[in-house]
Amino acid sequence: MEALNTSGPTVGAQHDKFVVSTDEDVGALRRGVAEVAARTLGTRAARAALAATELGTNLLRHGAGGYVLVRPLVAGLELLAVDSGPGMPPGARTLGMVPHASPSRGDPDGGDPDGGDPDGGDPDGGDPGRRPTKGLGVGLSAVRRAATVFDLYSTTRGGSAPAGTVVLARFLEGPPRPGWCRWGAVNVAIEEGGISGDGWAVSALPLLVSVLVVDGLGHGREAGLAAAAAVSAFGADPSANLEELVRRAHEAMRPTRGGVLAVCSVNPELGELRYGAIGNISGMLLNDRTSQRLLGRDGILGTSLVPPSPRVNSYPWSPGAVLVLASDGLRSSWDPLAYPGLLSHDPAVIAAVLQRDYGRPNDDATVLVVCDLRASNHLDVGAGNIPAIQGETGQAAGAGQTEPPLLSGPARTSA
Ligand SMILES: [Mn+2]
Repeated sequence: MEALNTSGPTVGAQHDKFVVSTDEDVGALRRGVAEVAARTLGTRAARAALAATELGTNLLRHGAGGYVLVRPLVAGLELLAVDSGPGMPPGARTLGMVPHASPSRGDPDGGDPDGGDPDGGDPDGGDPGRRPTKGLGVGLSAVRRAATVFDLYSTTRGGSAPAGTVVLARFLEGPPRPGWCRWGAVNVAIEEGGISGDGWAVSALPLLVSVLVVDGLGHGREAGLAAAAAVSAFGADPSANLEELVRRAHEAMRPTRGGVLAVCSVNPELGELRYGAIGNISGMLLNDRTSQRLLGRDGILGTSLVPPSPRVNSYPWSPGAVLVLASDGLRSSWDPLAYPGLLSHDPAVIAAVLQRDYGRPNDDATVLVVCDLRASNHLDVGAGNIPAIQGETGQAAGAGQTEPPLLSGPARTSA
């Protein structure tokens, strides 16, 4: 098992949502991304802004509109372009994912979920100086080259899942680290530009990954303060046992309006997931294409003198397992198995798909996904990527701090 960064917990900032339905929206998105990138990215800031423009334009042209979620990372930025459009035919998906021919990259074919371009060619003609001439997928191909991590998931009409596309482009300054799991999340406020009342955090030690999802009562700023209190308590000692984590979160939330939460820990060597939830957070564990709902108990933290005691349950965790946690901003019928092949994608993509299709219009929504990478069912999203995990603390406003769920990959030499 490879060493993980142990510098501290990862605390996820919320995503800012930019609805894209006009050309003006694309401009606003680009400016918003440039502003964040100026703070969190150095040399790659311009690439991120360009990628945002491409993603926004692509939404208008092919997705009939949609939205882009933007999240600052400690030294990076994450973009998720989301639409409920007709979806991309498999060929177009390949255009977005096909390894770019570059001697410096050494891309394996494994980065392409559709099996690779049959001739191994480059969708843009392989010449970085040449203008793209093909339609759908060419803008995405440019985004793919510019991003540190790229992933795409698309479903067309008539299948078992709703149609639509999610594109992930993550820009990182530093080199990511390898590890046995990766995670991602989406946390969006009800209102565009609003503060989310949800929060999440992940702590990754080599043999213990601990996770928190919290939903402050109600929504907006006050709910965000309650969530942030729980996140801080978790961050102080994320390796504590789950009963203790709940008790500390309760104490920390007492000056606030309170909330509900789920905490869990994964020990990959023991093959065990421990899970405890108080109130309306839903959890699902997926092992070998079978799914299991995780059990919590009713209650609210922070509102009474005596902390509610969680009933901590233990579940078997095997290589390739996927954990999904969601606040009640998602309708409870959410089911990742309804989406063909979704579980092999980047956790942030899984989270964005579920939030798109099951999110309620009247609440903040958080979905957090942890994927165990010790089985072959996970794609190397972005050619040559070594899935990685990293824990590092950074400061951010609202419900917490921020840190990328990372995939490592070779530095891109062309943009
Ligand atoms: Mn809620």
